Amino acid sequence: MSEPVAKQLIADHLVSGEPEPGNEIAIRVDQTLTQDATGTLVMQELEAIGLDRVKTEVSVQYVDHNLLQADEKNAEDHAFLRSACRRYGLWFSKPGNGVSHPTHMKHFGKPGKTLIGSDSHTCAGGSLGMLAIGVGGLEVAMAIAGEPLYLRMPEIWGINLVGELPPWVSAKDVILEMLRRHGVKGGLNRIIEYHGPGLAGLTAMDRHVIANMGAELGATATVFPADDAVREFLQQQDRADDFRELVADDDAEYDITDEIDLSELVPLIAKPSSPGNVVPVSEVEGTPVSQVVIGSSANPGLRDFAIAAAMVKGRQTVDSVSFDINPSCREIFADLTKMGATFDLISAGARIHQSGCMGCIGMGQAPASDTNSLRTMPRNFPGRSGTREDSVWLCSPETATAAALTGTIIDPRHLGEKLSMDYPSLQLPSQPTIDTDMLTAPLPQEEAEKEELVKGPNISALPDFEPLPDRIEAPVLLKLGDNISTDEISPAGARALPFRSNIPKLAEFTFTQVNEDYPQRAKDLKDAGGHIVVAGDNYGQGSSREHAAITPRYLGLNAVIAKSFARIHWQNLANFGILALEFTNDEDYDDIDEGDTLVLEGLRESLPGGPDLQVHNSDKDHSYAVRHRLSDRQVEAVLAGGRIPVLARKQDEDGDD
Ligand code: MIC
Repeated sequence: MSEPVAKQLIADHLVSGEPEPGNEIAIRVDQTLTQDATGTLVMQELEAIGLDRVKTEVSVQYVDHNLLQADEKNAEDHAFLRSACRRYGLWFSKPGNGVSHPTHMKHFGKPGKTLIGSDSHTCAGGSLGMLAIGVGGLEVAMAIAGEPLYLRMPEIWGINLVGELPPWVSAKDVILEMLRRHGVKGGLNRIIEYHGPGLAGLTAMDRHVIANMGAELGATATVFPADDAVREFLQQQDRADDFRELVADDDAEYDITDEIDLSELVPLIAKPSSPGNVVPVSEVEGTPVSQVVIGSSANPGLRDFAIAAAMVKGRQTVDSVSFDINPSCREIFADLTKMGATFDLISAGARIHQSGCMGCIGMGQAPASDTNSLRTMPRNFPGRSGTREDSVWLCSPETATAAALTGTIIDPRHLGEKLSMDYPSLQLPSQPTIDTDMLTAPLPQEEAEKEELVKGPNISALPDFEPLPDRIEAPVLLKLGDNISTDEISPAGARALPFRSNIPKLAEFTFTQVNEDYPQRAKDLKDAGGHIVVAGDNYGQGSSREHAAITPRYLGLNAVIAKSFARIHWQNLANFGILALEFTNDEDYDDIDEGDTLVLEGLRESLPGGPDLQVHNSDKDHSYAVRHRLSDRQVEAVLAGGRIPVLARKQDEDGDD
């Protein structure tokens, strides 16, 4: 009997730890991926670490997020990233080449390898039989410098797929079904592994669609086997030699099991404003729509655009709907063009944008307030689109295109009746375009050593953080509910994103989505001992942006006390010296009010001593039991004020030897 694929991947890369659920393990990292919105900090971290040259097999820097250039900032970040790639030996993917995830899959993804990326959707790489994990930027910087990745060993969740998808239902509906069943916390501390006979009908790109949004379930990773579909994908990419079969036997044992009969799935849609609000499309039919956006890393394949083009061919989208197409990468855009599909889309009224993330992270395409926008994207957290009062729905390209043609949400299976349309059968080119001209290979070491980093005025230095005080006495500046996303902590959007390389400026946007006064109030408290945030379950869900830890820390946040935390954000908090504590009794959350002063004492002794601590509420004169889940390594970092001071100290000690 073979182990699940995920366990085989972990065993092959294990550096330390016992791979039992809940234990901290360390794994070797073969590949890394960074994108511009998080990569600028990663490059600054490499500089702070004093790296000479990358130690991984492959590290690639993509420029796909900050593509609108309303002023000089984004272009200056692009130039900085290019110079850092030249200096440290990374591949550089030029702006316009495409979204990191599908581009990486096409050119670098390899079965059996580990990949980590400073983007939560890095998990999409699991479509090729890789262990691909989204993490904070500092984890990526450390991996580029040759360090292993530390993580808590997750449980392996086997999903047996049976049957075949019916017409008008596609890969997006599979992952929406997972979200419908299990919600945005359902995958916490789990790796999702798909297996079973239903896999035969899913191409590698279909699997990418499913693996990508494993992030929305909170899962550590999603893994598919490397089977014939993967072999075919790599052959088409002219990389047949990179194939290595990696499968589990039918009787492989999973920690948790579930089954999806693909033939029973119906078109699904996530209502505003959580990827977990999933209902059948038929339940919300007739809702008026003002915008439809097709593309992003969550539906990046040629077929996802080609199906939209085939549906609108010879027809007009309605005049009340903006029909936006974001090609996921240049090669797919080229194939669409060669097929004539670009013409069909333009003729039907499509607005074609450059290859990249665009509206997915609110980089343009902000909808009008209180109007419905249907997107094939992974996330619809409040305000992420760039519009505060937004109303974003997530669905398949079929459901999105149906709305562009009718002006309302409609189950695409009803298009036969409404527009006499049958489910189009697609003729995709057997040989996709392969063009690596916008991917620049690393410079040889002798040349790299001579390169200088190009830093425009928008690239600030990383802030220095003080060690954690032994006693925290500070007010609760915010009391938040469940599932607070990092979009609510450090917003995306075209206004904030250009400051991702400038922490003092970005800090001005912190939590403004939930409370506009937060930055100023936090600054007022900074010298008087800082502040604390209290939250419900799954605090920090969503993106990997470590900015959501760094900017509140910069403004004086010492500790977050929550019912539970999302994985990546929890790790980012530890990396930047913020104490993450969980209530032992969830009812204590109800006892705390915004403005209450909380006191934590003797931290330098109690944190290394064990997981249990006491918090005293001096306004109510009540004490609460809380616990941390930090490993000894993380306790050291939190006490030191973050992982960078620990590294700096170690470097000094090494230098003294
Ligand atoms: C996202 O989908 O939220 C992003 C944009 O890709 C982020 C990265 C970021 O915040 O820059 C992610 O998921 O990590």
